[in-house]
Amino acid sequence: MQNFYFTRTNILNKGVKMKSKTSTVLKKELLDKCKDLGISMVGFAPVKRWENPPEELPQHFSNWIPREFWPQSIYPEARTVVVIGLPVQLPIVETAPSIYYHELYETVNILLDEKAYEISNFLTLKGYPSIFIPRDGYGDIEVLLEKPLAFFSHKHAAFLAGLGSFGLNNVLLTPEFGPRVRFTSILTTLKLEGSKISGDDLCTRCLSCAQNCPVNAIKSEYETGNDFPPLINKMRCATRSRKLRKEYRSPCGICIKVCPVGEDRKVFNRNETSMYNHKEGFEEYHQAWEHVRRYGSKKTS
Ligand code: B12
Ligand code: SF4
Ligand code: SF4
Repeated sequence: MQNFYFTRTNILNKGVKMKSKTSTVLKKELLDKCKDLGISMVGFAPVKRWENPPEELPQHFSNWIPREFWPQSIYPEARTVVVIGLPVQLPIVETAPSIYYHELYETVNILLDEKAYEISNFLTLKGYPSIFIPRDGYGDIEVLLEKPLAFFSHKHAAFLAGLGSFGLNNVLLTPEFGPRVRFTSILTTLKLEGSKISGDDLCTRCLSCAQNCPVNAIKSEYETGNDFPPLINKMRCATRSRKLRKEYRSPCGICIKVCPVGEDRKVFNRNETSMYNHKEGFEEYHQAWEHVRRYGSKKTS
């Protein structure tokens, strides 16, 4: 037992000695670790960015996140937020709502939490105490119907880490996967330089998300000024999510399925988004989606 204790102490002491390493070396080690873990997207946001969102960001909010949601309010020692993202594969999202997308969502959620947990321990052992935030952070959809908020927002963290811009659908669009990527965040005491922000607004304002939302939760009117994206109707969206959960085919995900943004469309050869609304010419795809929807959940349409 004593041996075990000393072994643990040694690991932590070794970490403290590593503190002399420059942050550039540690950043490289961290990026190598993320590569080993198969993480598709990584960004760094110094916590100061919550206080003073950089000018070069593609959107500026008149109604910014309240202070108590900032990383330095949740973990006062935090200096940088490391945001990681894993994609949800487009041909599976296309079957949504379905048990298939539900299973993918669960898998990606588990992977995100595990990888973020591992990265936070990696940094702690290097001498920089770090913690991870779970990818969601709510007990049940019933809780969201009363208060549709989590204590920390990963999409805002990803935005500040330069990973993308907000779409009309109120989720973060990335050049690589459009909105088809899920995030989680690690709060670390290590000071790291923030990722570069391109400033590109990726949303084409095609309105496809608004037109396809089955409960009209997304406003189709928009202003390109300070308040983009307009607030979505969270209650309508959460109520639909509750219904789908009872049918074993949540989450809905239609507004991320139809969005034309993302290199993943080219990778999966899905450049034509009209395929979701027109059967003609796309019969084999519709047959495949209908087949999947017919099994494993209580509703099929
Ligand atoms: C609660 C929640 C929901 C709820 C409520 C929806 C919502 N828009 O908030 C429900 C269940 C309906 C939902 C649905 C979906 N979700 Co969701 N959801 C979350 C969750 C757990 C918390 C979001 C949150 O509370 N953020 C904190 C607040 C501060 O952000 P905010 O509400 O956007 O606040 C802004 C404005 O509201 C404004 N504001 C104005 N007045 C006020 C007042 C107060 C008091 C506050 C705080 C703010 C505020 O200020 C903020 C500045 O922009 C996050 C995971 C997480 N922990 O981040 C995932 C998350 C946002 N969801 C995600 C996804 C993908 C979806 C769905 C597509 C379903 C799916 N998985 O297929 C839909 C999309 C709905 C949509 N179009 O927005 C992803 C988004 C990924 C991305 N690429 O951006 C996330 C980040 C999960 C993840 N780990 O990746 N979600
Ligand atoms: S997840 Fe579905 S219900 Fe919610 S906003 Fe998107 S399309 Fe609408
Ligand atoms: S579907 Fe069109 S309007 Fe909606 S977020 Fe994507 S690009 Fe923007």
